Amino acid sequence: MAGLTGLLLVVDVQNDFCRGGALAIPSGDEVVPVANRIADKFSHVALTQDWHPSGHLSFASSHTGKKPFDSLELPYGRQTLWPDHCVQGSRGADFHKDLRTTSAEFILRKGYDKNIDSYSAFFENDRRTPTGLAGYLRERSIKTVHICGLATDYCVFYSAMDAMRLGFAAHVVEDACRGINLADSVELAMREMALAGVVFTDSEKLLAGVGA
Ligand code: VGL
Ligand code: ZN
Repeated sequence: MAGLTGLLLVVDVQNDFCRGGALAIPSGDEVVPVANRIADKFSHVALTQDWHPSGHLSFASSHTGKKPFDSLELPYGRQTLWPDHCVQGSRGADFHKDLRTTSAEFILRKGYDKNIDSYSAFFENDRRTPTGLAGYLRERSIKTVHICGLATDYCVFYSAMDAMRLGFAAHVVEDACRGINLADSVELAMREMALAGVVFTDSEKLLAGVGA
């Protein structure tokens, strides 16, 4: 039943971020049933999919002498280097098999340009090249974005910060997110989101109809 107006944005719930995946996030799979439960409540649901070409510049394997989780200074800023993940068309890039995707009206792929990463669902990592999501929301007069998925401290975080920066209201559904947590990055991300005015909610409140 669609009782909540606004959009639920389900970020990167893909095999490579779940158990056994190339960049598995601790307890990443646990977001799946929660996201499924709350999705029914929303009038609009969108999914994002990290979607990298092989040899993507965010992959450590693309840089000699670099290991996963090292970082590198690039023209658009500092880039953490990751294990190869979410390669276009691979099983790792598919949505988790239990994620209900049928009610989603919009699927946004990001990170497909070989030379730039894209954590946020709104902008690539130069923070300027738009993905089109803001235009989609504005054209459909959607003003509030509830965000869940993977990872709290990367794609969820940047999506929420950009949503606020663009004038949308961003609500993060805490129990439907999990983080990578490099060097306390989950705690830092939560603090920064709170300062930016992001609202924190959870599935229980949403299912009870609080915080629409
Ligand atoms: C993500 C690291 C690299 C994410 C994507 O979905 O948070 N993190 N690519
Ligand atoms: Zn990625």
